[in-house]
Amino acid sequence: MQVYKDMVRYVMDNGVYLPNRTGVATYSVFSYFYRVNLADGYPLLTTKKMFFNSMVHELFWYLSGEEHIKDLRTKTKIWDAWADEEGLLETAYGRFWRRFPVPEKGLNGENWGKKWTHKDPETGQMVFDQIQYVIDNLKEVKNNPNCSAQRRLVVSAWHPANAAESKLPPCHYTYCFSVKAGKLNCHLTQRSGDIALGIPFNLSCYALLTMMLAKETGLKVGEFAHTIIDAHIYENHMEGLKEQLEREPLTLPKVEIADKPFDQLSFADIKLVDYESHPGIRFEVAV
Ligand code: UFP
Repeated sequence: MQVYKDMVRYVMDNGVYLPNRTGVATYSVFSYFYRVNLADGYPLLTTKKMFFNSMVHELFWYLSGEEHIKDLRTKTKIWDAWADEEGLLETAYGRFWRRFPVPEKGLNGENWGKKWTHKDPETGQMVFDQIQYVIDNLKEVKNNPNCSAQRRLVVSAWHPANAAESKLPPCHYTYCFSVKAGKLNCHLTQRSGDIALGIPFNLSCYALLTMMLAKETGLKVGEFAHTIIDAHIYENHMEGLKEQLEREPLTLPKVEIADKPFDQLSFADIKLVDYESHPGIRFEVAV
């Protein structure tokens, strides 16, 4: 993907040297934006071998709404460094996508959330399902483009009280959908993005989510757009990325999604087709 190579080169050329909490300094730019057309193929990097399966497991873990990685860690180790021995972790993507905590009464005593709100069987707390909100409203927008939901298709993983305490507050913390000419577009806002390791995963994860939602709602796929507020390259990733820049991108693969309702989809229902890539490149994770 040329857009990825452009981003790597831009951050290499313009990044400011920035030591940070990890002990490995970065070259960092403020606010980088790119977009890809999902109709051009599935945006999985071909200039290095990607661990597609881990990414799909991670997406289904988000969609499960679980606040632990007891099952996820049997399939991929990508979240192990941030969880405790029991598998509990503070980082709460899926938990807030599917079970965002709501007070039973709003600030002025108004009744918040009859729709998409239910009592969480585990905690007894009132919670809001943002994914179901998006699915129901996308169906509404498709039938009635004038409806009020049209520009309110937002999911947020940012809860200030959680973020203030968490070892790793959500990096990709909010996303919006937009329907134009029967196509579903997704914009992701990310506060912090590791260009070598995290960003390729984040891109293919949200592209897949958008394709799954397009299928569920009968829309065509549109674009994925991504704003990365602190876009950085760790200094020990420079060599690997220079090597990647020398490689020619190959034809993008495709993804096939089984014909099932969204909430019944699982790992086995997602097939990566015609993926060819250059060999893998080892990048160390800065924890
Ligand atoms: N990071 C990503 N994408 C992710 C994720 C983490 O790029 O999905 F979970 C990177 C960004 C940054 C680090 O390099 O992890 C998080 O550190 P901080 O919280 O200090 O921004």
